[in-house]
Amino acid sequence: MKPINTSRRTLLTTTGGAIGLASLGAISSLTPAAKALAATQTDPKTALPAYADWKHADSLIVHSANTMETKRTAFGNGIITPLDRLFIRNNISPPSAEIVADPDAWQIQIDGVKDPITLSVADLKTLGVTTVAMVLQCSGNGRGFFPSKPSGTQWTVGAAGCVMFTGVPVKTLLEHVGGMDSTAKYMTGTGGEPIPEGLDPNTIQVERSVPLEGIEDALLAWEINGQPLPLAHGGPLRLVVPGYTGVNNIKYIKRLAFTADQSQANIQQSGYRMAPQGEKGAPTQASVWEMPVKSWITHPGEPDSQLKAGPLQIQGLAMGGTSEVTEVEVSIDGGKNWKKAEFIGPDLGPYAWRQFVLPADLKAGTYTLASRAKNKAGDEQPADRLENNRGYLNNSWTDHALTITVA
Ligand SMILES: Nc1nc2c(c(=O)[nH]1)N[C@H]1C(S)=C(S)[C@@H](COP(=O)(O)O)O[C@H]1N2
Ligand SMILES: [Mo]
Repeated sequence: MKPINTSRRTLLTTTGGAIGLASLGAISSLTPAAKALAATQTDPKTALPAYADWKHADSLIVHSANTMETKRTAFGNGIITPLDRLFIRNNISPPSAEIVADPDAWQIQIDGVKDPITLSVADLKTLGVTTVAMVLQCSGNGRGFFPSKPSGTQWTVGAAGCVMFTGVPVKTLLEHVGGMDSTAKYMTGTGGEPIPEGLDPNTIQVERSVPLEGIEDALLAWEINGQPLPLAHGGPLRLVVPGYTGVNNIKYIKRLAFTADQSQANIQQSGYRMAPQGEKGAPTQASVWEMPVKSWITHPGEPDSQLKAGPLQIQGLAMGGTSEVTEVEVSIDGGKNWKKAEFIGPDLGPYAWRQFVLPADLKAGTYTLASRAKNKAGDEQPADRLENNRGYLNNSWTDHALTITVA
């Protein structure tokens, strides 16, 4: 068999499938990196990669084998995003599916604490358990609306979902290991992707540090929406930091450390920084951590929808970020006039989103639908996006508006 090229370029190039599965031979004889590559070969019928072939293809926009978003009309009306509709984002190809064959055996190293220890998922399950409902949202959700066309996936609204994670609170774990080091200022999680030999881990390792406030409601989670975490969403074990953007929620976590400094990985030092347009990311700029207040309309959700005149339930989703969402207003004239929408369905806590509805009766014409939310902390969803080089944290209500035609 021809040796597989596991260079950085090959590992990071996940679309197209330059190497066909057939030429890879028996999967079991492959190196971990080659297996990861094989797992991202896409099925031409659905364009879904093997590790996500159980997803509902019609509900997703497949940008690449490592980036899939939920269509605006496919979130469902039940608050919790069905797992087969939930977006996927991998910065590098996921590990082999072998790691979820025996989830309880997965191990995590705990460092920067009084009693450093290696624990299995089975061990963690004996320490404590709770569930949190939370929005999981990519930092770049809404990037596709930036006129400056920042590089990266051109997400619209669907690099987000509201899910239930079950696991042990990080605070409970900390009690078990005697508390964190007195010098600790950050919680640093390391992803379990295999790093090809000879490569400096800092160049590709998914390792993120969050400030200690993030610990308060953080979990090491092994379940999502009542099911064992699938590989696509970070199984066997994932760090979740409610209120923080997607990248801070480390999948297949292999190490959790309480550190004096932020991770030296590029993804922390220069990646996910609020760099001014045209400038590279640098440690002096703000790191992308907390999510801002945001909302968008989901029904009618197709731009240029052709609708019949008459009654209509305008619906959408609203999230508060790190503080619960308290109010949403809807406009049908592009933001000139606003009406208060009603929240419907259960309130699943400050980190979940809420569904909202505004009944309308529309005559023939063209309408620009927009929504804007407020949270308990007093933040209001702004009209304008915060310009930045990589197109992070877009919560502009004008960008998320959509125009429909009623006949
Ligand atoms: N280990 C690891 N964790 C990761 C990533 C990754 O590539 N590797 N991607 C991050 C990013 S950028 C996002 S948006 C979320 C996506 O989570 P999901 O794929 O479960 O939707 O996972 C985050 N955690
Ligand atoms: Mo992301």
